[in-house]
Amino acid sequence: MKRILIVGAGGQIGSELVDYTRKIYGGNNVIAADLDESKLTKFQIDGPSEKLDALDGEKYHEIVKRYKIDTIYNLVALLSATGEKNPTLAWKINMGALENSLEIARQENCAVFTPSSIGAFGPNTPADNTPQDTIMQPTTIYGVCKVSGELLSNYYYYRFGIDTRSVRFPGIISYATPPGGGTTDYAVEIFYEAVKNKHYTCYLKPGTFLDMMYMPDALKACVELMEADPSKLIHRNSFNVTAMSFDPEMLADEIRKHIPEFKMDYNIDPIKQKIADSWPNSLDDSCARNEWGWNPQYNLAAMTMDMLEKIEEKYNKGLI
Ligand code: AKB
Repeated sequence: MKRILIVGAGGQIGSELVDYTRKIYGGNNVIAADLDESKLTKFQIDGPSEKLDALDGEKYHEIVKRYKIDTIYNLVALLSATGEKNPTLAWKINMGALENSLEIARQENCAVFTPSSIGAFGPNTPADNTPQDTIMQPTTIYGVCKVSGELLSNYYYYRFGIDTRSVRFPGIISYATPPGGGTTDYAVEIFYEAVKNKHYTCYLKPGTFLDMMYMPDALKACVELMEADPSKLIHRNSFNVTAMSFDPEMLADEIRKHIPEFKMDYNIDPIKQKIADSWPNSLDDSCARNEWGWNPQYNLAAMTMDMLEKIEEKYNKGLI
């Protein structure tokens, strides 16, 4: 049975990945770690958790040894919009956490999963059906960290034989834990506003197409890639993955199928718009499909229906 450490467990993906992996591998085999102790309480019912600053290499290493960890999910990152507010801090956190993860993995022979992002691409990348192997010249610090992270992770594989694997996530849509500081966050916020106020002011222009994915597919991607037969992997860091591509108008129209009175207007955030304009409209994820069987379950219609159902449930219980 795997012994898993999820670093950054309190974030949007981490908070659901802990439960998902505990159901597969058993509660005691999945250790949730986060800098913010208050985010760990919910993980303490069915397994171990540790307060950890991923930049503290000594403590990180001690935890990996103590729990006999063999697989690290390194989910620590400042997202794209927050990164632009403090590029030095973004580099320090995003690269520092990765560097520690890889070095500890090298010394303790662990596999490492680190998410990359559509943010690894830039304005010179072909925007439609973006190929797996193509120009990567991002113009955000977040993207610079992601490309550097992909290269460094591949280096650890080629140089030291460390089993590093990664996917380029699109915007992740979920109802359990909100994202924070991303450019794609509008696609989550819109659902809360649609349910609560029947109105949303969008910060990206109509016609801004971006890849997106519903959380159940994102969790499936993490585990399926880490379980994939290594002899089938031609790529490692990092695979294009997507489940849908839409612009704000398409998402609003889909929501209106369930809430006909929903209205959307626009107040463009120039920084987020510039970031979104530099990213692809739609990815080609055929390498992930061919090399490890990637096959997402949720399209725009299925995701919208489930999101509205879950958020209405939270609203009716007075949780939001
Ligand atoms: C962001 O918007 O920064 C993230 C991402 C696409 O990596 N959601």
